[in-house]
Amino acid sequence: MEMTLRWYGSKFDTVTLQQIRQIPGVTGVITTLYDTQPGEVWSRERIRALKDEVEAAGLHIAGIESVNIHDDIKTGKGKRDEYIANYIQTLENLGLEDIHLVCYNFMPVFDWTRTELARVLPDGSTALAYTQQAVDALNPEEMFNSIAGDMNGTVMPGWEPERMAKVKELFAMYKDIDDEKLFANLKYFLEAIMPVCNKYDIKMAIHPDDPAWSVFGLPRIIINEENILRMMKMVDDPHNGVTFCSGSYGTNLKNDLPHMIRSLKGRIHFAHVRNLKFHSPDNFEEAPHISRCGSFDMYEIVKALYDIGFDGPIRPDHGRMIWGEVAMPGYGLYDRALGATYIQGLWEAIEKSEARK
Ligand code: DNO
Repeated sequence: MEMTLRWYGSKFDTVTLQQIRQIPGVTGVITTLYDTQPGEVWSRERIRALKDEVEAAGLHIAGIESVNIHDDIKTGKGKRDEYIANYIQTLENLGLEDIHLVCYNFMPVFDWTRTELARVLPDGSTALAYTQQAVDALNPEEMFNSIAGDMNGTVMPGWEPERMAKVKELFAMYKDIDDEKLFANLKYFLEAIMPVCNKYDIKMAIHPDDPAWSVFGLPRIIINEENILRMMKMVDDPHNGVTFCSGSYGTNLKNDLPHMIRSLKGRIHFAHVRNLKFHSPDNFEEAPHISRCGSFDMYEIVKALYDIGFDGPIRPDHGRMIWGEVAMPGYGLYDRALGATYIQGLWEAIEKSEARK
């Protein structure tokens, strides 16, 4: 495994590459061209400039998160084929620049959903949190405004203001889309891109839907073991794989995370490792990474990744805001750096105890 950190680019991130370089053990970043729109072709020049910037700081690009998918592709409408052709061109350009991992999601309208961006924890830190009650009380169009005040002046992935301005239109597009149609549209997309992925050895790593159930009546399919296995079988190619995100699959307490990891052997290309603390099955917050601070056994999660021979990038996922930091909620420097060292500590302990057996 390689320890990495997500970085949004110098124009958008409060964290610098120089700071990331100083986190012990972190050698790569997971990044993106944050100002591109879904459907747009990423030029080789821009990809190369990003790569040069990262490499000049002594790091490398371990993968892209995300190349976002246009809603016409998810709904199978409008200019789907044109946008798929553009996506293929972007993948080709990434491949030519020697980038071999792409994280994406197939969530309708909203990317991840949280109802609070700054829930105050007993120690005075703040974390992202979710209650179903708050979602049920909201009209989807109010969702963005209800959390925008806590974004600390940043643009949050999946919650770009231009996108949120079109929420009504987006909901209308998905009116006749159910889980089966979404699966069929995902299959169509994956079948179209597999040749270019094979040509350049690009691993596609779908991110789970977060929370792992339907919100606002929208279809959500990447939510549990059964559905991911279905997705992998329907386009049975090792380049069609997953981002295993413990915090997203873990939103549903029915998901047995270590078991899921074992069943996905060979197809987990990227891992997001974080902990959640549940107050009830539909009221949780994003806890510090350490097991005893939350509801998950992080040792068992990392052990399962170790046992399946996972050798891709891991990133500590969302962190809390601590020590007075003002940053994109979930994406400050300090708590993620603590997470990165903790996960590496678990990994080292597992590796050494296995070697002594
Ligand atoms: C949230 C992230 C997601 C993820 C996308 C992948 O912070 O985990 O926004 O990057 O869903 O496309």
